[in-house]
Amino acid sequence: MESVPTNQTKVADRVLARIAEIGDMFAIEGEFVDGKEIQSGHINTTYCATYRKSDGTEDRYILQKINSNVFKDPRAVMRNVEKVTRHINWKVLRRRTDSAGQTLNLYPARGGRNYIELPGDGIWRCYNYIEGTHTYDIAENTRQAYQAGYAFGSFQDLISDMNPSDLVETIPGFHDTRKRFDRLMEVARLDPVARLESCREELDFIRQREKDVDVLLDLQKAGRLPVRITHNDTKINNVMLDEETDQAVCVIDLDTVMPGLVLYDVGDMVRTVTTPAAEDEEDLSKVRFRISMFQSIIEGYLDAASGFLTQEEIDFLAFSGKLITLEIGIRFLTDYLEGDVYFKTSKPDHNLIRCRTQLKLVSCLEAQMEEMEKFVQKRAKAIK
Ligand code: GN1
Ligand code: MG
Repeated sequence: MESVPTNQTKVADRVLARIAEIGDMFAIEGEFVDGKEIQSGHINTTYCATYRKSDGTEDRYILQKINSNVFKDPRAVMRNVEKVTRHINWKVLRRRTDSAGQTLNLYPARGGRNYIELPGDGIWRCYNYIEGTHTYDIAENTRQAYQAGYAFGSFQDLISDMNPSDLVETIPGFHDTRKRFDRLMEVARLDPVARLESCREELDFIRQREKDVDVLLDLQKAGRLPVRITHNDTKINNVMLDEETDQAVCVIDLDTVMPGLVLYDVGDMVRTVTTPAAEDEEDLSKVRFRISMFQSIIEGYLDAASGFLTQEEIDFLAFSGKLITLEIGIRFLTDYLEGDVYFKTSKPDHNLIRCRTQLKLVSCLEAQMEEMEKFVQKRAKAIK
């Protein structure tokens, strides 16, 4: 399987000038020399800007515009990100100099905040570019899967001593699978852009799994699963791996860091690491579940996180993979039925295609659930 590094693409002159203009509003040293668009993610707009310092060396920065249609309170997003990055920086500096190689930093902006607010053009922020690293959209070997598990486990561990109520739930009910399910059924009933006929089969598949959507929520309500601070968007391409060794260096995309269940993070790793197919693969025969990848995620995750996990959390690690894959399938289908108002798309049935890959993976996960569960328990016992 070939690796798929995240793409940077050239931009038009007009956009280049805009990147330089935005960069100028942040405390960046040097002269602007280049700007590229980073074509990954379905929500925000992201650019990489290069600056040359007076000694001739160059530094790169990430300039990103927050999508305010998705994040209704972008200032709260920035406050969450600031708290988490500061806490991690403090910890890495004071306690864990051996762990993360690099961390994310927000750069100060003109006006005294760590973001700028432009009339008619929303909120922009600037991060350091994590040099010497790359990302994958598809994991090509179990080492990368282990590193993803370890990276997100370490991330949760690093922030495990922060108070969850200190962070704002910036997208309320983000992983509320019951709410997601009900919303899909409601949109299907209304069928606002007359697409229902083209997705009845997918809708039925989801309806048959209704009972799954309450499992974790019920446990949470009963006080059996603790609310912690979680990342909430643990796709494999949100882990920066060392270019040469593929060791995890840093996790990125902290916009959805908020109170949640650690199982949601594990679930999204399972969704994005275990399949060798792209999220929008049209040939469903390519969507498979690779158990070796699952095992490596769990090994990496438990190596980093077993210190704080409860037995009940461990018991639902395998199930979480199925649940989150189903949840994203539900979200893609909802957006398809609503006329593609949330996720960026590049073809008319893009969201339906994405939904189909998720549902195919759900079937694959169901077929292997017993084996996955056995592995989790065996591994958890071994490291106790
Ligand atoms: C969105 O933009 P990106 O790719 O980081 C979405 C995630 C989904 C993901 C699916 C705020 O993330 O929840 O899992 O697409 N982010 C938001 O690829 O909705
Ligand atoms: Mg994201």
